[in-house]
Amino acid sequence: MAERESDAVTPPRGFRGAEPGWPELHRIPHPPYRLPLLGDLVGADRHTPVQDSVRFARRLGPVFRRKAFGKEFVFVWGARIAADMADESRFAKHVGLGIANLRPVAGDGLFTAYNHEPNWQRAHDVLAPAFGREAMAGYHPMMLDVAGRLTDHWDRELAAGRGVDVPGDMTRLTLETIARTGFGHDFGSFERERLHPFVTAMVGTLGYAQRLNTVPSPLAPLLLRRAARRNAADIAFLNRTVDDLVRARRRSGGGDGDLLDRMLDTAHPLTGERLSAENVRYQVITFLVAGHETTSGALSFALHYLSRHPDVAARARAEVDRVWGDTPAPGYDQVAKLRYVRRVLDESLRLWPTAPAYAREARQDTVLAGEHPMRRGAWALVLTPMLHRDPEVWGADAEEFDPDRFDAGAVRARAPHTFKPFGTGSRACIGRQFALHEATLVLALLLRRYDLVADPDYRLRVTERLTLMPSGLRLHLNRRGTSRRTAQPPSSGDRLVSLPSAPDE
Ligand code: MNH
Repeated sequence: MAERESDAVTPPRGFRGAEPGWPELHRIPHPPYRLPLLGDLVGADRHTPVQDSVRFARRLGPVFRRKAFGKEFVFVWGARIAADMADESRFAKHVGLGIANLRPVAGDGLFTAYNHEPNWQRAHDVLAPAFGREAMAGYHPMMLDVAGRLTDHWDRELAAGRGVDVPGDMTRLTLETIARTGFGHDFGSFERERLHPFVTAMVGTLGYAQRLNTVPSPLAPLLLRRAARRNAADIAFLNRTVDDLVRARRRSGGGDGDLLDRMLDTAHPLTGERLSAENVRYQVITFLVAGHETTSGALSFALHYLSRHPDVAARARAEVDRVWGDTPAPGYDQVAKLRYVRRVLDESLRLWPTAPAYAREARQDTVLAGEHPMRRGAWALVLTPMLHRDPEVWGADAEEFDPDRFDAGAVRARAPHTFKPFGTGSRACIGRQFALHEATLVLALLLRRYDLVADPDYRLRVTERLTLMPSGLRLHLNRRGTSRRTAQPPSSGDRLVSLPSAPDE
């Protein structure tokens, strides 16, 4: 049966594995060297559950299971099976594992709500118009403005002869963007040396939610006592930040119709109900977290690939020059016209979908892909990085970065449900258009302004905290137009001397 835990304040007690509900579990392969009690620990590192699963997937095939500390999980990634799981009449989102561990932070907010909780539909209907075309066009100037703060910062780094901290700066950018467009708030991220304490607290709670899966649940309170205390403090800080923000808005009597205004004032179109104060708090936290962490990763991976594929960068830049000319402020409609830049982003999300898995549960007794019986409530994780590398869909060169996989003809020729970075069905990402607009806009602005120079010694390493993020990624910049492209990237470190920057357009 599905977990039915609706008390948001009770700390999660850890989760039963997949055994109940999979009558033929024994036929699903698992890694060798399984230990009694401990499970599959060989080849498993608690810091990299997703990348470990990807390695196991390659050896074990399109459906496999892993067991740790008595909990067993079924993973699927074969395209045919993942497509079957996308059938909304037989499967639904499962709130389990890392997501259920976030219940104390985000309660019945949109992302963490159980399907049966009334606040899901209520909040979905109230908030969906905030992601429609008209609303998006309203966010565009604010996105442009925040992007300007990023390029100001990068101009300063460049003038000082320094490289840039890509994941750090993309996190600053995306946090400021969602805070500004959603809540009329300014965290001052670009004016700070270190990340805003809100980010530190958020990363803390995400990391803790991931860690809770890696210890035997009865022992969690003991083993994680210090971490649990830290986590409680992090949650308290998130709540305080959000409560201040809401109080300030109530005092000022309304913003410009942003997300927060909707949360506070909009009645449900049919029932007339409003979101409760507690639910608003959960939604604000949900949107501040879900609204920036994954987009920041997506931008960071894309910048990494652009720096490693000068041919791709040149093509993308030529498109930006052609579509935008040198208008300092491209309009809303000029972003969707950047088809190739968008393909670069899609291809980055294919290789590194920054929300790397989603869970699906059977709505009734059923047989998955005609092969695996599942009882009602049985669930499995769709391992997106492997679905996106299935050679039967993506070919023998699935590991290579090639944005042309997303040209219109290639997309039409592919089976449906093979590219799922935003999840599937009615619980798929509500912020998809928001993320794609923001990321395409920013990539284009950066390509137009800078040459991105990779450190040849850098090897992509990926850190996991429920989401994926390249770690230690720094790039060097040359201001375009003033510098001949460096034929050879600098050998290493911060030694690149920047050329004087051009006067502004
Ligand atoms: Mn987002 C759900 C990926 C950007 C707000 N998001 C999901 C899911 C995935 C996902 C996958 C489904 C998870 C599941 O099935 O359990 N989201 C992304 C990625 C990006 C992203 C890869 C950026 C790239 N998400 C955003 C942005 C926002 C946002 C930006 C907000 C502005 N996402 C959400 C919310 C949900 C969600 C809210 C939950 C929707 C629901 O269940 O109704």
